Amino acid sequence: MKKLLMSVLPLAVLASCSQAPVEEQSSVVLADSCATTATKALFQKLKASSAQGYLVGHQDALAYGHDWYRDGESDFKQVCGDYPAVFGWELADLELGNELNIDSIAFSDMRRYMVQIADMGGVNSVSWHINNIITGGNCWDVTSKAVVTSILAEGEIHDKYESWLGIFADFVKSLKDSQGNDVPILFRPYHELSGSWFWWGRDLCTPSEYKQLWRYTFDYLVNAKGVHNLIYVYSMASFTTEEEFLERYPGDDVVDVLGFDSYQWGSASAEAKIDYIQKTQSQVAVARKVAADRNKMWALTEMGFESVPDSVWFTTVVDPILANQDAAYVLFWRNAFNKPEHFYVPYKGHAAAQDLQNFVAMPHVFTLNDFMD
Ligand code: BMA
Repeated sequence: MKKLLMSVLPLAVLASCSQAPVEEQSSVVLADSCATTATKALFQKLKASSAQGYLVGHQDALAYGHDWYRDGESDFKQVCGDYPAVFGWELADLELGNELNIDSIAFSDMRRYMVQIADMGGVNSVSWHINNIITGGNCWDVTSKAVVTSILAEGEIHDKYESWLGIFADFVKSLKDSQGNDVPILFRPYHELSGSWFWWGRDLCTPSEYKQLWRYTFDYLVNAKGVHNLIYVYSMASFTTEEEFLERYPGDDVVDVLGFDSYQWGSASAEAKIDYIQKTQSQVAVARKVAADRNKMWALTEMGFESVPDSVWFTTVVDPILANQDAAYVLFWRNAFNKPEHFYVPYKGHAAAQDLQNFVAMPHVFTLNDFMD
């Protein structure tokens, strides 16, 4: 286990929004100025750890893995001997009142896992592939270009969308650790906005509408619903320039972490590998600069190479991209239990398992034991 050097939190950080004078709160500035003590403390801790290395995350670890569906296990842990430090969760279908999310996890189980993770000292990240409120299709239904416009306008759609946000608010407010504290969450709404495959994507709304959608969501959750355990994560898909990265950025006052999702696709040839590394390194340079200019953190909010066809992918692609770049974390996507090719972390016996072990053994790569108190 690596020892992270954590500075002791200044007392002011531990005071709540209403108790602490403004100047005493200045060491941790979150978009939500009334963020809970635990939320501020997590942010502060991530900031400190990002100067020393980056956390490793895995989507849906604890719920299922490649070829199995059992409670509390993890492919990542079976290979590495430790849990990831960040656990990603997906809320799609919560808004419909369903018992299960889009990937067959019961929300009651997800709640239990998230609390368990907080109790263990890990980090929860949440994405939300929100259904299409106009067509009744899923988030990938881009047949109507009017979804964002309709949500923002007064009317039936707006009111219904507000009820969906209310369901989300109730869910995240219900997350309390064993001490009764709110479980802090990295919340990553309206992600991959530079692509056009979700109803909030680039060709489906204008930059101004996207910003309004984000700002309205933030305002509704914070001010109308009193949700104060969220760290807001702005998460692009592909981009090349800083201008592109910022074209739809909703503002420093409503974002805490900036980042992007990045996948290697197709060939695992040496040439394809070099191309992917170079392209991603130039994106990292942009995200890192934009975050540093704003005194924010940055992260690789999703990453992977489906089926991990390169047996040394973690040590020869992921780490060269992320080492010494002040990233807060990287989140590898899920190992589906019912789609044999759809996995992003090697399972026990997979050709890349040894490489994942070598990767997490690096002194600047942090799993749960490295991050917990
Ligand atoms: C996608 C795929 C889907 C999944 C969705 C939401 O990238 O993994 O199978 O339903 O994410 O988790």
